[in-house]
Amino acid sequence: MFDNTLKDMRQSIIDGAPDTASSLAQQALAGGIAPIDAINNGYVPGMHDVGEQFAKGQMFLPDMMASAEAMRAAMAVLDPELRKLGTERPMAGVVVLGTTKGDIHEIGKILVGTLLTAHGFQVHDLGVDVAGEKFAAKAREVNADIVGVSALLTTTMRSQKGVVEALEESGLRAQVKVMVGGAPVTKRWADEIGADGYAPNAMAAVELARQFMQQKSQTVVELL
Ligand code: HCB
Repeated sequence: MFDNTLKDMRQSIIDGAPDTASSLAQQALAGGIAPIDAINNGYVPGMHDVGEQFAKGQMFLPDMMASAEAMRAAMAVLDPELRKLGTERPMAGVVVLGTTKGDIHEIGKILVGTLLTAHGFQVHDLGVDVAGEKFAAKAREVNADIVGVSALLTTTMRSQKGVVEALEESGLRAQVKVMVGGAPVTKRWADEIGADGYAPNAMAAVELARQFMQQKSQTVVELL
C-alpha cells in the first residue's frame, strides 16, 4: 500500500497536479508514512523524472513549473510536521542558506532548510538569486556557523565560488564553514572551489552540518 502511495506521489509531480500531491501528503501523514520518506521516495523521484524528460525535450518549461507547484503543495503539508521536531531540541548551530546568483531554483534549498530546522539548527534563508556579498553580510549579522549554498545550473554553480571568496574578503572565512549542494554539484567541485563540504541531499546536509559543529567545538577546546 505504501509503495502505491509513493508511486502516486511521484506521478502527481510528473502530472504537475498540486491538489493530488497535497491530498496524497495528507493521506501519508494519516497513514503513518514518515514525511521524509514521502519526500525522498515519493515526490523527489518525480522531480528527477521531470528533469530527465525536460532534458530529452519531452517536457517543457510550463510543465516543469507545474511540477514545481505540485512539489510546493506537498511541502506545504509536510513541512510543518518536519519542523515540529526541531522545537524540542537544543539549538545546534546557526546556518545562512540561499540559492546562488542568477539561479531561481529553491525547492531543494527549502528542503535543506526544513530538515536543518527540524534537527535544531537556526536557519536564515536568504531566498534565491543571492550574491556572495549578501551571504557574507548575513553571516556577519547573525554570527553564522555555516553557510549553505545551493546551485542547480551548471552556469550558476560557478557563483558558489563567489560566496567562498566573499567570506574570505570579509574576514569571516576562518569561522564559517561552507557547504554546497544542488543537482550539478559534486564533492570534487566543492574541493575545487575551497568549500568545506558537499551534501547530495537534505539529510546528508544535516549530517554534514553536525560534523561541522563538532569540528568547531573541538577547535574551541583545543584553543582553551
Ligand atoms: Co530547472 N533546470 N530550469 N526549473 N529544473 C533543472 C535544474 C535541469 C537539470 C533540467 C534539465 O535540463 N535536465 C536544468 C539545468 C541544466 C544545467 O544547467 N545543466 C534546468 C534548466 C535548464 C532550467 C532553466 C534554464 C529552463 C529555461 O528557462 N529554459 C530555468 C532556469 C531559471 C534560473 O534559475 N535562472 C529553469 C527553471 C525551473 C523552474 C522555475 C521551472 C523550476 C524551479 C522552481 C522552483 O524551485 N521554485 C525548475 C525545476 C523544478 C527543475 C527540476 C525539474 C527540479 C529541481 C528540483 O526542485 N529538484 C530540475 C531537474 C533536476 O534537478 N533533476 C531542473 C528537487 C530537489 C529536492 O532537489 O537537487 O534541488 P535539489 O536539492 C537537493 C540536493 O541537491 C541537496 O539537497 C536537496 C534536497 O534533497 N541540496 C543541497 C540542494 N541545495 C543544497 C545546498 C546545500 O548547502 C546542501 C545540499
